[in-house]
Amino acid sequence: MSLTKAERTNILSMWSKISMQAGSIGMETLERLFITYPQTKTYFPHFDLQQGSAQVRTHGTKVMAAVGDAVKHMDDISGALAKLSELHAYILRVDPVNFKLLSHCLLVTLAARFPTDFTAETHSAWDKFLAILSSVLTEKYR
Ligand code: HNI
Repeated sequence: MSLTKAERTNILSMWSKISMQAGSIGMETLERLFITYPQTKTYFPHFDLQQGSAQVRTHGTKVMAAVGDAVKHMDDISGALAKLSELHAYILRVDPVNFKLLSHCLLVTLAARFPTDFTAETHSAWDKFLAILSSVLTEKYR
């Protein structure tokens, strides 16, 4: 799976908007994840997962920084996120299904925050980009 030129352009232009509020977008994404798919909370027994939690905010910022790294290295996401891929596969052992759930929550957050920009093309480009990102983070399982 690879991104077309139009999809890349779309992702870069959306990222310039997302990056201005990446922390709060990350936090909303995680809040949606934990509320809508409570089974995902089992990976965070050491976190305070209440709404507005400082730990969730910090974690959301970290997740979005990694998404930003992937945007900046769109031609080599695998290389850019190699360490993170090992962490999720070998140490955290996050079941790959959860990446689809997180990606979905990020898409919903983007749609809610950027209703005008979130056209079908933007939806599709980000869905594809997040699928590539998720496959990189889960590829070490194989
Ligand atoms: Ni994920 C830690 C990025 C999906 C559970 N995760 C991180 C860190 C980043 C990150 C960055 C911090 C690493 C560090 O401190 O060195 N995670 C991402 C990204 C995605 C993702 C970009 C998908 C797009 N992680 C998931 C999913 C789950 C998940 C789907 C489980 C539901 N991640 C974790 C857990 C930690 C983690 C658990 C450790 C948290 C901590 O601080 O203890």
